[in-house]
Amino acid sequence: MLLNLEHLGLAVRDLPAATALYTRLLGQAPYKTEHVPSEAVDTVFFRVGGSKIELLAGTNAESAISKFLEKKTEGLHHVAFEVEDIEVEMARLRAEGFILLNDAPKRGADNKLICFVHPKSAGGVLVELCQSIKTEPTE
Ligand code: CMX
Repeated sequence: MLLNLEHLGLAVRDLPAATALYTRLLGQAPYKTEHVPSEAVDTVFFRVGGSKIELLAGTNAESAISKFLEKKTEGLHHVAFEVEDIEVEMARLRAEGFILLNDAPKRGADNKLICFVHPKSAGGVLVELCQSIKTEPTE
């Protein structure tokens, strides 16, 4: 069961300019910036109610974001849903005929395990599943 609209991912060309724009638009500063080498992206996160906006800029030409922006304009790149158990949800979606882009969950930004669903099998929308990684309390 998908739990929550966790975030909307927006592809941007100029991260500092987009960060300034969304800071003015949302009336608040981002709560986090993070470089995610495995995805070749730099990210900036804003809280919006119970959800988030993730700005994404590619860090090299092979990044999914750079490739996306070769063909499309800046804007919505993916919709991310929070799940309780990502492996259970991946099995459910696979059985429903969705095409998963990862065989196993991988580590994403903002302390999450993630998996993407191909937009061709999801109504033209790139869908991300994400599960928070529980961190053990330190003594
Ligand atoms: N949303 C909707 N459609 C998209 C899309 C997106 N974000 N990205 C590509 N597409 C469409 C293309 O327009 C194209 O459609 P047409 O054939 O109608 O022109 C089709 O998907 C291309 O599919 P493909 O050839 O199989 O794949 P691509 O090489 O274009 O790669 C994708 C697309 C989704 C498989 C790839 O970007 C991917 O694996 N994404 C997952 C990882 C990712 O996006 N990482 C960045 C975010 C990381 C983070 O959130 O931290």
